[in-house]
Amino acid sequence: MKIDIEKTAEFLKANDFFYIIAHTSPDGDTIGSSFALYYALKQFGKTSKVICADEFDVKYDYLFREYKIEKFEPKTIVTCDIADENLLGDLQQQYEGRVDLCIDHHVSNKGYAKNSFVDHTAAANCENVYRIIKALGVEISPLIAECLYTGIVTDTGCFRFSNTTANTHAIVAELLKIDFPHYEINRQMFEIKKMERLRLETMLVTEMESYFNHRCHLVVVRKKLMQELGLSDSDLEGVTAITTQIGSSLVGITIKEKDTDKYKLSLRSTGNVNVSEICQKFGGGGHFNAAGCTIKGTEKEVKEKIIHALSDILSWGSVNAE
Ligand SMILES: [Mn+2]
Repeated sequence: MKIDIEKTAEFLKANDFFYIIAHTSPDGDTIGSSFALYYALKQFGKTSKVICADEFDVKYDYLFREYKIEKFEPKTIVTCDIADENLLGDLQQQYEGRVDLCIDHHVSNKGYAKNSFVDHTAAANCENVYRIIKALGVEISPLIAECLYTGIVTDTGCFRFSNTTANTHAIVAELLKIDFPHYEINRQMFEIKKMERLRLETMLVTEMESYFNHRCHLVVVRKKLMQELGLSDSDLEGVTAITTQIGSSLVGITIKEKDTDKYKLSLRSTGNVNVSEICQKFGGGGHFNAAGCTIKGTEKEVKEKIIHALSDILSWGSVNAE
């Protein structure tokens, strides 16, 4: 059932003992919205806990400084920024069909929860959580502001992506009235990189493939290279950006080797190409300009499948790799 802001606030007031679930390969928005909700519920005298199938990267540590893990039996399951139950990862078996409230902003949201507050006009799920916190009447502490700001800047690429709206800026304008180190958050999110990550980017750029007369660029992140560089999945956040940095690029594809014959794809588009639709053909989804899916097969087969899926949209001119 779809519910509005007021009903969502009422639901949170009426319930307690929350498990708040963040999605696999957690990004700034799922972490930011989950923890903003956690701190808001705490101010409300509620007991809650944030859980995730994957670990949170240390670069988000500043958001956890007042987080205390408590042991309790969950009575209410909430998901933040999760469009599809398969993004629960290893928690899926346990919580599938059991989600009481979903707070999300993905167009592709599957409506799997008993109650859903989904506003896909929000650039980040943190915008939704901001509005919910306002509806709850909870005061926004500097730490809550940091959580929300982190989610908004990461999901909008620091206000550069097409999802950024007047409302995004209006919310951030409100947040900036609260004293918190936004410059440091931006440096942490967008400037600082490990040397090994920079090396990886260099190698990916060197081997980048170009299709459809340079309208599509593709990189493959192989396990072996990751191991050689000592990098883990959490070091890959934002790596997809390099696939759309060439001016002619309409679609960027990042193919990440998961297992033998299993690849996770991240698609980005710069204009009017709906990559969520493309990814849905392979059981994935996401946003109009940013989406993902998993495809089985050899690396060569996976490439062929995704390039084929894009050919209707991009194949004016040459279809071959250049
Ligand atoms: Mn998000």
